[in-house]
Amino acid sequence: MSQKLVTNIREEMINCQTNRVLELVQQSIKEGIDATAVVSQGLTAGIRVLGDRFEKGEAFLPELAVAAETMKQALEILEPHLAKIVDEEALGSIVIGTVQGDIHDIGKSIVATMLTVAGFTVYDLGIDVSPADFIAKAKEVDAEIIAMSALLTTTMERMQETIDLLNKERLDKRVKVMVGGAPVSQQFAESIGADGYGVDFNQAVKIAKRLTGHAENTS
Ligand code: B12
Repeated sequence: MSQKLVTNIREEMINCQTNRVLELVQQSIKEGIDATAVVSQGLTAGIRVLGDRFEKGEAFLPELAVAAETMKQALEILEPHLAKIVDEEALGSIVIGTVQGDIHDIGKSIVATMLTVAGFTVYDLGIDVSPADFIAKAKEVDAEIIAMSALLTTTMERMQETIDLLNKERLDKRVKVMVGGAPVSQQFAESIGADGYGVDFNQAVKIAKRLTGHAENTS
């Protein structure tokens, strides 16, 4: 039954049925279904199918905009229930955002939610964040990590600029950098001197724990 419900969430996400997705998410909470599975196998899996269809010209911008909004509302409902399954120890502060010139925020928001749920204090600067704004916020809150997301090959370059600025301000020893987003790879992350790369939200959490000295080793 629980797997069927998660599959239904995925299907209704693909169909862009916001109300139905939110109803099913509420139902999943009542039934005590693992909220992380709802996020990964339901919501994220659905949006990925839509993304693939978009790339083939079978889905269109308005549908993706609806799906993005649905994702945000569903994450808001799920967040307190995700929080219940982890311990409350504060693991450190992370400043996260989508890089300058880029408005994609679905993946970044999932990563921010999961880092919060894992016990980090997360400052989400939203989209279109300049290198200077990342650094200013990291200084203000004395962050351990800056986490950057980019979905466009043209905006990935802003990650390098942020790292350069961090080095220039001699903050590189104090503040670690992790990067992610569909066009980003381990190789790219290494080439710009980032401290970590994560392919999805699970890895984002593992890497953040590793970078703050709280975890089992991950590669
Ligand atoms: C949804 C979407 C949109 C939505 C965004 C809505 C929103 N609020 O975010 C809308 C419709 C607005 C949009 C606009 C545009 N888009 Co668009 N979009 C997509 C699409 C289909 C899905 C992205 C997505 O949300 N995926 C689902 C999430 C869950 O996955 P994710 O973002 O990859 O995140 C996961 C991981 O990458 C990782 N992760 C993400 N961030 C981080 C950060 C860290 C630190 C870590 C560790 C991990 C991590 O964890 C996440 C969760 O597991 C992609 C296609 C694709 N395959 O990616 C195109 C795509 C990214 N878009 C594209 C383009 C070109 C655009 C536009 C320029 C216009 C257009 N012609 O479509 C504008 C961009 C304007 C701008 N300046 O930014 C291209 C980019 C091409 C390129 N190579 O640069 C793509 C690849 C589609 C395509 N093939 O044409 N888009």
